[in-house]
Amino acid sequence: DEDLIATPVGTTLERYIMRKQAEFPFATGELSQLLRDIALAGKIINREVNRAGLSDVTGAYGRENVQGEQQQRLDMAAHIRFVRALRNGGQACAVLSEEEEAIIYTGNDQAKYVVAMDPLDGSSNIDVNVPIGTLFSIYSRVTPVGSKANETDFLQGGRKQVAAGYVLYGSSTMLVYTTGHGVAGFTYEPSLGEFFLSHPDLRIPATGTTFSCNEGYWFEYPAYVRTYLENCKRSRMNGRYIGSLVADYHRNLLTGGIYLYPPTGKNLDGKLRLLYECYPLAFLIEQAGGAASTGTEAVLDVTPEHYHQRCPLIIGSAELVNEYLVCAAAEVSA
Ligand code: P6P
Repeated sequence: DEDLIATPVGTTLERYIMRKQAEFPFATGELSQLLRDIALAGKIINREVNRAGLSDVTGAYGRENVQGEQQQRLDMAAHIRFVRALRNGGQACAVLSEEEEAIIYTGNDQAKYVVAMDPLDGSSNIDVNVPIGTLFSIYSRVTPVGSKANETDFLQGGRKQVAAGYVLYGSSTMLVYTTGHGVAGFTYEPSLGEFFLSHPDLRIPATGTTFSCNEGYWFEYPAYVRTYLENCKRSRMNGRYIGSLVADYHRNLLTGGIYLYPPTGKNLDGKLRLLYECYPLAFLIEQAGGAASTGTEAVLDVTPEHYHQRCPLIIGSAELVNEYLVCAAAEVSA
């Protein structure tokens, strides 16, 4: 058989998952199946996203989610699709979604995994055709198989994730994920309905020339954040901010750069959510050789207190994150 390690570019996701599973003799295939179920949900959502303007899925859903934001129809559709795919796949016993306050039981109490997800992040971007993304984070349950999952399964901490990734519905649709052995990127071929391995071993450059943040908060940022941003500008770095986390993140992962959602006057912990936005992206970035910090500690070391807690996110090339931390430390010691 072909060399199991050097998986050729162009391999399908299915063959890649089977090859990777073969490298772990004790693997039982449940995580593999869970990843397939997530990929399937991504394909279904991709179809809905790509025709959002045509079918009646844009515009407000008429309800507010736990964030107090108007729910866009498409992010509710994505939420429903994901929960259904995970329920039917049978590998997840419970799901935490940005769209629901409480965890959702799939009915598969014998399943070994729980999934925290943001079914469609940046859904306010849908109506204006800006790229959007799905984020997911997977844990092995700690409650007994057969029992009802509970918050101890979801609040294990970022370093207990067994897998994490995202689907980016952009100019092409990509699935990017890690199981703790590097980061792989797959590009979707809609005419075949398959994801193909296009980025076998994603590594973020140690530094970069892009910084991504919403400078509209300039006068709300702590002084050290402004100091850091002024340094970026003196270095003639590029400002690139799409306002869609997965799209900004993915660009910086490929080209090098830093994404910042620091504390603001409105949100002292930033706006992004720890369990299904910051943790999965932090797991991925560390696997890709980058860094993710709150400004005072590594994101993956943040102690989770509740499902929808917010967390400042400074993430990207290790050298750029470190330069930010130097500014933060200078202010604290001043
Ligand atoms: P702001 C979109 O609502 C989102 O959750 C992320 O996708 C994006 O990076 C961020 O919030 C944008 O927030 O405050 O800059 O509009």
